[in-house]
Amino acid sequence: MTNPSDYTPPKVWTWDKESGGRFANINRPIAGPTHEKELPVGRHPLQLYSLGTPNGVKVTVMLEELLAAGHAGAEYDAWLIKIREGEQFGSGFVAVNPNSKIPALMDRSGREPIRVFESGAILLYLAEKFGAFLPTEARARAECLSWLFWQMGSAPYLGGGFGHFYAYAPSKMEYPIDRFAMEVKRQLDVLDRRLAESEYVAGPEYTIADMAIWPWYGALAKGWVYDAAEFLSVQDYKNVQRWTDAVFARPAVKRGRMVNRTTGEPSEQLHERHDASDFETKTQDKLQAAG
Ligand SMILES: N[C@@H](CCC(=O)N[C@@H](CS)C(=O)NCC(=O)O)C(=O)O
Repeated sequence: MTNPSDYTPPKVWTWDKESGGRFANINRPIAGPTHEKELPVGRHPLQLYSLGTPNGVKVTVMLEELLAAGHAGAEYDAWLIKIREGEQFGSGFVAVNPNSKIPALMDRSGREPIRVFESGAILLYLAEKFGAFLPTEARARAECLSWLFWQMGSAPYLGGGFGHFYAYAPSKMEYPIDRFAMEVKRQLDVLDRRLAESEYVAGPEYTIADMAIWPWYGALAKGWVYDAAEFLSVQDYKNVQRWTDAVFARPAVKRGRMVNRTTGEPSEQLHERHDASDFETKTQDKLQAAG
């Protein structure tokens, strides 16, 4: 193994220098707002404050699926929160999510607005509100919620663990890359075995469990995140590959993946979504062509 750092932790950790690596400028050890800034409010019942990362995509896919299934009450405004610029620390955003992370949702359809944060909680809230994409029979519902929470517990090892040390850390360190590559491959195997026996993650139906898991593990299987497809031999997980393609074939997934996206092909970036027609007229390629 390569030589580990000769760093000895001090008795008490203090915040006196940047940690280095991508996102170092937004990392801080204290919660709460850094500045005053109200959030915008659009005309629809649901106001989403987000960014097109895997956690954000879970919610925009759900909203697009609900609309495609005919739930008009799921109309939404999706506002862009630029986390690299610290917008998650504005007072308005912190009031919706005290944890200062996207995605955050305000449901303004009732007399009093309801805030929801944590992508898993948002998926569950919307599934219950509209009676969709969450089985009602006890065993099937338990299976769906088990996989939903599996994702919430597992993805930090993929993103904060593997992704951070393999792609973002200022230097490549064998110990953490090894540790988290092992865990991520184990997770892919868990998923692959499940998908060998079941069409979708929670059973024969497509549910919020698929919507939570696909933006992370489907993206990994496609080589869209961390440039790690070869390193992790993702093509070996045949059932994950089959399911990834099946989910990606859904038009609502394609649309949901475009919302609040600020990277990749301009034609696939819809920075903000305030109307269904925005997919035709407001993608970055169209806005750039219009000058
Ligand atoms: N467990 C949270 C995680 C959300 C999360 O980590 N969001 C990231 C982007 S994917 C974020 O907002 N990071 C900004 C920051 O850490 O300051 C969820 O699933 O909603």
